[in-house]
Amino acid sequence: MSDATSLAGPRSRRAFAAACQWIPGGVNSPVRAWKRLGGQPLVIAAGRGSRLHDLDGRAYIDYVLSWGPLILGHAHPRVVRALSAAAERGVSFGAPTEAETRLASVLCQALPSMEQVRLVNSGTEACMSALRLARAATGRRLVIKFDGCYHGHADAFLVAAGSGCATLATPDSAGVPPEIAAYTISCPYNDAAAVEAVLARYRREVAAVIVEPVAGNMGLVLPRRGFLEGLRAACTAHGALLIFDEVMTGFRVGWGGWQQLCGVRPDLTCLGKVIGGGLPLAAYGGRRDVMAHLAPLGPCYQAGTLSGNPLAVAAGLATLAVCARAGFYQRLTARLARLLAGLQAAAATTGIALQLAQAGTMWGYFFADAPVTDWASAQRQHEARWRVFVSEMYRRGVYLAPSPYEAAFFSLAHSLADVRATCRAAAEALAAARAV
Ligand code: KE4
Repeated sequence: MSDATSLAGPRSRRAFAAACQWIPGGVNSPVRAWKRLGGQPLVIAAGRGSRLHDLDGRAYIDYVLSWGPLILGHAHPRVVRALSAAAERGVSFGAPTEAETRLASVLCQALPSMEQVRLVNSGTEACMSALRLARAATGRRLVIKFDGCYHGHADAFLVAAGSGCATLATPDSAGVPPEIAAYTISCPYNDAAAVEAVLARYRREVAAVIVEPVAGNMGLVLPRRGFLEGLRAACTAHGALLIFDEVMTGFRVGWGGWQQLCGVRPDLTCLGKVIGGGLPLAAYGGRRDVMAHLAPLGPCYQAGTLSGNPLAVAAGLATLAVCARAGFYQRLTARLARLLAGLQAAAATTGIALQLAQAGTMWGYFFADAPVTDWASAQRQHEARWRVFVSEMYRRGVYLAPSPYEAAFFSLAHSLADVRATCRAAAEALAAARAV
């Protein structure tokens, strides 16, 4: 049976062996280890446009795009120029800069629910800080999240978590004291009634409900009609804050994130990935009265040596300047739709059940007979077919996430020729998967 064990070339193998000597598992983030796929990861030499290049000189059409940030593709000239110019002025000051204000202004004008915003260094930090702020603003302790959703690796969120936790089948991490995990309640995604029941039971104890408005860490799962609206109403009724974790969807599904498309106004929003253009930058923001609890204005503490780092801010501003161009998301979304139509046609020809989903410039697929709506149904996908499909796509020069619990992404650099090449590869890879 086709598998990924022979994909890495000799130089990748040597490099990964060296990595394993000094870095746990050879990776700085577990999902990169290919544990679910098998084999060892490719070690990357460079990225250019829509392509990744591994140490053995092989090129791949990249649909991981650093897990979402690279909406312009790799090494976009405008981003590289902005980084070079910023570096020439000094890489960090630990003091206010005008560029941070410009980025904060762009983010708040794009997402009007964010009246103020704080820049941080990772999505984990953004979500962790947003939860602490919600607890400070409400004086309450409990938080509700959703099975299969992932909000970074802060203790409070390593309960029924998606992404790398799901990939490694460790949705509840070691090292998180039960007393801490006890403050987190996880409900099924797309089940607003379950949240209402929890809020009614723990009346006045729930500080926040945090949700990925489009779930991208159990594969791509779209919100059912009424789900987010139900969360909004329940939070308002019970005095809990609604936090939209748009680290993945922010400036990925559209300029104003999913909240602009669905019309639901959260109290706090977390952003990341695209807003840093591939550099370590994230943000959290929301209602001015809530943000006023943050030090130095209020008693809720959050800090960071490199928060608002000039290089990361420069890369973010350059990226968002391109995204802000008229028709940017419409063109990218339409081109991605052509990819999904081609994949659907290939699946139909092959006679294999493939569930495809798209949200703006992100997409997902499940080898399942019925649409996937939550963590339980995501786990029912035909994983052996997924493994063969992905292995065969790598073999044909297409780079997909090495986990069945991730979303896929698209970029300005992906051409129609890339779309056609991907569909050709998929036709053969699906035929191989069909045989499982
Ligand atoms: P980071 O701390 O990894 O920057 O962001 C955490 C995070 C928060 N919220 C959402 C919705 C996210 O998707 C993420 C991180 N996403 C994963 C991939 N699905 C990061 C990849 C990794 O862990 O290596």
